[in-house]
Amino acid sequence: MIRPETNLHRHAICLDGIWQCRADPDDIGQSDGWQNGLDNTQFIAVPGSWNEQLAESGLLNHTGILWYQRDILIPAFAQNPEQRNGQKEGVGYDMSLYFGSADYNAEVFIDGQLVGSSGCHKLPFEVNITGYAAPGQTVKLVVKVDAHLPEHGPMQRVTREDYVAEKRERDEYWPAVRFDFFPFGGLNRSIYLCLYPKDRMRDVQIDTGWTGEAGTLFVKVIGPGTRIDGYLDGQSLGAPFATGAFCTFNLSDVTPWSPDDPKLYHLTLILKDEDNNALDMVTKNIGFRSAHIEGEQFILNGKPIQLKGFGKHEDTLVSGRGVNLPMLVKDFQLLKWIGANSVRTSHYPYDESFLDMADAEGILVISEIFSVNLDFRRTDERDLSAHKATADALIARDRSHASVIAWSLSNEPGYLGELDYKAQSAPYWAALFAHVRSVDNTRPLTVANVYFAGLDDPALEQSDFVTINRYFGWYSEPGQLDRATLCLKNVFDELQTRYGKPIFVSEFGADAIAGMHATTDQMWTEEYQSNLISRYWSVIDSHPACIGGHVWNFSDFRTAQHARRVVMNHKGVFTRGRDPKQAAFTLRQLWQ
Ligand code: BDP
Repeated sequence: MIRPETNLHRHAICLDGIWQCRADPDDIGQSDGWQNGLDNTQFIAVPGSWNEQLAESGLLNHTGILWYQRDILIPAFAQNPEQRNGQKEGVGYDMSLYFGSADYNAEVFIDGQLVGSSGCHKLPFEVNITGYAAPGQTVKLVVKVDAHLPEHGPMQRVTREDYVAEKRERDEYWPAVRFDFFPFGGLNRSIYLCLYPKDRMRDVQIDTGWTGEAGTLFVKVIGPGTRIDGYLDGQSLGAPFATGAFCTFNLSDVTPWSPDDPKLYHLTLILKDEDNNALDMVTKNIGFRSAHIEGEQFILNGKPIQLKGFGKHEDTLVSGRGVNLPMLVKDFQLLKWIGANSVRTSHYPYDESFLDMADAEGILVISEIFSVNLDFRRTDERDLSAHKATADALIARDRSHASVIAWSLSNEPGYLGELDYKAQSAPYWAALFAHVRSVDNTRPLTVANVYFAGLDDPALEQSDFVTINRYFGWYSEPGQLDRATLCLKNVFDELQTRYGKPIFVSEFGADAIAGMHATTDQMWTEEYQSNLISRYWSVIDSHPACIGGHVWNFSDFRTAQHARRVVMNHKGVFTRGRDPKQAAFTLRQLWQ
């Protein structure tokens, strides 16, 4: 899948705006023919989650089906690209709809006909609509979005009944979720009508590296034709190369990409026919860097790096999980202000605009698959094959981004303390890690370990660096920071002896309600959060095997309802509106 872009040969027409929608709590829409067009609609912004936008219509906790619709005028020039770019007369464009994602599943209808459906969760999908939409005509686009998660996959569903059956009534969130964030539903990312030349590149794989002296570039184009011309910042890459095979370039006069100097180059690929006519063009911003593990260190461009940053969420007021570009820009301002150099895309792949910003601003990214609290009492071959497919789709989308330095394959498997977790999960992790290594061997792999899974977690054994989430001083050792920091140090020592790999703390922190204060160590206050973070940081900073830490969380975020959550998870060092708590100033001093 090639990301939408507009250039001399391709056109990407953004369909974002105010659409119409209708909720379908009883799943009657399809049998009542809603795919042909909706009545009794209300307005909804795309991108954006429905839950907060339409809370007053009773949709805050709606985790079922909602139908979207809008009309699309198919440009008349789609009939005859000659008018636009000098192609052969009458060839016409192929057309598709590109969705940044749909949460969590979608079916797409044009004038009542099913034209396609979504793929892996939290990742883009594309639906070919050539033949369903005539140039110059207006068609009705209807999208049925279903926010239910499947029983099997890297992100398994949980139901209200499951909590009761497992006698875990006190763990129940409302709406029922297996994770500690709100299950925002909707078309949360941009949607494009794409027009493509018939003879075109079908897929492009771009990998980059840095040898210490030169940049390396690997390009593979899938498509017809025999000839691709490549340009880097307008300079020819040399002789044309063929489609269908990897082509390698060694570039001695490029500057490496790094957090201090996030140098990007503009790569242009042009597909040509035998007569040297340009047929298609694809562009990407790329950077050259290397990332690997050596002993107990994470090495970036030949030098050890300490990771300082946050676990985040895509979560903003009213937009919910919907792309919010002003807040995206603001968040990168705040990351720079506080002195962070890295982020984990907890707990799912973020919109690609996040990675564009990370590439440009020099923020390192650990990119995570949508997989939380995988329950190994329920896993079988279906979960593993969906997990592999999701990894493939994530890597296909993100492998060309310089900022992405590692893949996190899951967050906190074994959370339920399943008795057989180790025996049941060991073959699963071995197969998944082997698969991902065969798809991308240029980035270290990890899984975020939870306390309950133990330090002999088979996922840690497979990991290139050992990643842990720890809440000493919060869920255990409450209010006792001396005990908490001692526990942390003991875990580091034990992990170092057991694995001899780098240790990374991907989550630590404490809830703080902005404005709550105390002179003594008191949970929920700004001072306690700030003290806990600085005490943890001194352990992280001083342990030889620890490569850094990410505070949980960058900002407060909405969760499903539970007695231990005050509407939100308040572990943010910024509020949901991005006002700093005391911990933000503490971190700025530690990290600047
Ligand atoms: C961790 C989870 C994270 C939660 C956090 C917390 O990985 O999603 O939000 O705990 O409880 O276990 O704040």
